[in-house]
Amino acid sequence: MSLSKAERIKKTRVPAVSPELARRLPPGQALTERFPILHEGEVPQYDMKDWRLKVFGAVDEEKVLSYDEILAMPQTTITVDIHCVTRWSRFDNSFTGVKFGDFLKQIGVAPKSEYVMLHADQDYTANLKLSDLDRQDVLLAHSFEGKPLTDKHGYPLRLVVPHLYFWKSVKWITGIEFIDENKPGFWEQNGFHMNGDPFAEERFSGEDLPIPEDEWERKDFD
Ligand SMILES: Nc1nc2c(c(=O)[nH]1)N[C@H]1C(S)=C(S)[C@@H](COP(=O)(O)O)O[C@H]1N2
Ligand SMILES: [Mo]
Repeated sequence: MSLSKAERIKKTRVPAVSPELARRLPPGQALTERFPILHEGEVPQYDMKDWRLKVFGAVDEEKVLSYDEILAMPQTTITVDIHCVTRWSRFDNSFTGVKFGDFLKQIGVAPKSEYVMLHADQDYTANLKLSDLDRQDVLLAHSFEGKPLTDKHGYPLRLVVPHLYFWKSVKWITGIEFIDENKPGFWEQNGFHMNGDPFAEERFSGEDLPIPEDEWERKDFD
């Protein structure tokens, strides 16, 4: 009998860390210097002539953005720690892109709801509170360490929400949907927490559903 993903993550042993490191490393996490690659499905390929980002749902007017329009918006670089629910954390990652709040201003959208469903290839979704997106450290990122994102890490555009577990940082983002009531995205439907704060260890919702194997040690790295 194989354990569900949630059960296996609960049972993983992690080394003890110094109090100083613990302020930066959330409970139950292990540091890595490599950059693991984790996702469902194949790495998508794009013809950027056809690529669009849609903003829809509880807004006055839906918007459809091209890549060039997003690259022409005010740009921000952040250096942040990231934390994956499968227990790896990586410090000091620099991402460049458009702050979520700046993006909304640029497109003239005033959301009429408090929750957002992010849509991405391949049929991936993640739910977030608007208040978790409208922060100084949340980006629609196109570059990592000064270079365009690699295909595997989310080219052309990924969300970066460093204060929540990294499953909320959707790669290959295609849509931003404002929703009136919070509802679970892909992993949230599969036993993961609706919010996902790593310092509060909000890993699971209590639902324990069988979901695919995915230990990060056995995954690709960049
Ligand atoms: N579209 C999409 N985005 C995704 C995922 C996915 O399966 N599909 N996986 C998430 C998870 S669980 C993690 S840990 C991070 C991994 O990002 P990385 O591969 O750049 O490390 O992407 C997140 N974004
Ligand atoms: Mo993850």
